[in-house]
Amino acid sequence: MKRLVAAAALLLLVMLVSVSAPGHAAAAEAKILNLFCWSEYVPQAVLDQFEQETGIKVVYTTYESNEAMFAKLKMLDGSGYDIVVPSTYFVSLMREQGLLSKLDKAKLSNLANLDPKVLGGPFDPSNDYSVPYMWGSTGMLINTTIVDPATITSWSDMLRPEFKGKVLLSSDLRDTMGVALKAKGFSVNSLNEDEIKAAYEFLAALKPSVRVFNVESTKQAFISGEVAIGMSWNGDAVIAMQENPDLRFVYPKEGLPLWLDSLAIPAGAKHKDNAHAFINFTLRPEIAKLIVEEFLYSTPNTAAWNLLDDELKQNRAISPTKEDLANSEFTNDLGDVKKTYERYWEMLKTQ
Ligand code: N2P
Repeated sequence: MKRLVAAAALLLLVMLVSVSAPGHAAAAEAKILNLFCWSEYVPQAVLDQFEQETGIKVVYTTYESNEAMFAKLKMLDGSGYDIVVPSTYFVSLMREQGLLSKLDKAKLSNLANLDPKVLGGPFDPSNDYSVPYMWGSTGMLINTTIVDPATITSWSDMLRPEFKGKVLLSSDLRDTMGVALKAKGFSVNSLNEDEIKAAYEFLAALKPSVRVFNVESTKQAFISGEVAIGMSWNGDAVIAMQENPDLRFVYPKEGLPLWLDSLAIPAGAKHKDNAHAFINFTLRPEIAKLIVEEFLYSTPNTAAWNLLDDELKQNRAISPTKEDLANSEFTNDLGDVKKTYERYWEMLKTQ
């Protein structure tokens, strides 16, 4: 009997050691995935199918800005979540701060479905830390019952007196400063304080016309006619245009800010295998297709794009032409100059 107890104790010890040894961590991973992502970004059908196939339960917590996601993750010291979805310039920042975990590409067999043009961006040159999920533009949406679309070509048109109280600006710092920089003919990644100040002055002059400063309920403000002109992410614009056919998406001639959001695994994630499984799942052509069809942004997944209906492929808000994106730029990390942007942004909000 004594021997049996000793054998059982030994067996238990071996099990405990093997479970906690780093090489065996995967075996111990609970069937949970804590996904921290923008709201309205992963279709329920995609979450359901993943759960059904893998038995991994997805807990989807949402955020509305890179800044909010970053602050939360910092507070938790890079743990608490298994996947986050930062934009380009936040991938750089989070990598620099050691907040992201290196990807195991052997577990991402579907990476080949991505358009090589979206890989290797300056924010992660070898994509060791991030996998492009969705990209899009921050363009202009107008209500054609209030304004003749033929007369709107420039971001500066928002300053016209007839739009007093009817303008919508985003509350996203880089998008809105980016639009203002473009309006003044500068780069969305300007490092020049005079240019940043000129962008601030543009926004300060526009402020009396602004009805809403927001990213959360922009669709509703446009659909209801509460605002006549303003900024909109392309996917939100397509959904709003479906609800209200009087709305029109415009690519202003000065160009616009482009964004790319990527899936990444925080350094302290507890379920890294599950996270890799989820990333690889979203890279499947038919899954990436479901994601575009529901949220109507642009997909970096060529295999998925090929499966889309012609109507979506030809929708210029979703699949812009080269001319549409003339002068447009992806938002990059600004290094220390981000403090200058923040200073002007604060001034704008408090003035
Ligand atoms: C969707 C969020 C789009 C993110 N609700 C733009 N970076």
